[in-house]
Amino acid sequence: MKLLFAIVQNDDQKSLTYALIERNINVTRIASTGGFLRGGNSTLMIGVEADRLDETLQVIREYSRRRQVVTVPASGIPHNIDSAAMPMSVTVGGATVFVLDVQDTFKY
Ligand code: 2BA
Repeated sequence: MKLLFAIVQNDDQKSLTYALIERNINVTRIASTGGFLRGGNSTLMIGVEADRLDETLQVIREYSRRRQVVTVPASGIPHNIDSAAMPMSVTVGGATVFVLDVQDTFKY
C-alpha cells in the first residue's frame, strides 16, 4: 500500500476530492498552510493499493491546475528584507505530491 500526501490549492481540493471519492479512492483532507506564502492550502492524505498509484496520480494531475499568483511576501522571510516594497510573482500549484510506502494499516 502507498500513502500519498498531496498539497493542493484550496480552489482545487473540492473537485479533486470528489473525483477521488467517485473512483472509490479514500481521502482525508487536512487544512494546511504554506510556509512561504503563509496562505491556506489543503493537504490530501490518500491511502491506495500500489496498483492504483498511477491512476491516483493521474486524477491529482488532472484536477490540480497550475496558476500564477502575485503576492507581497510577509515580512520576516529570510534574505527578503525589502519584500514589503517589492511584490513578487510566484507560480503556485497545481500539486506537490509525496509518496510513501505503508508497512501496515489497521482499522479497529
Ligand atoms: P508555500 O510554501 O506557500 O509556497 C508557495 C509557492 O511559492 C511554491 O509553490 C513556490 O512556487 C513558491 N516558493 C516557495 N518557496 C519559495 C522560495 N524560497 N523562493 C521563491 N519561491 C518560493 P509550490 O512549489 O507549488 O508549493 C505549493 C505548496 O506546497 C507550498 O506552499 C508548501 O505548502 C507545499 N510544498 C511545496 N514543496 C514542499 C516540500 N518540499 N515540503 C513540504 N511542503 C512543500
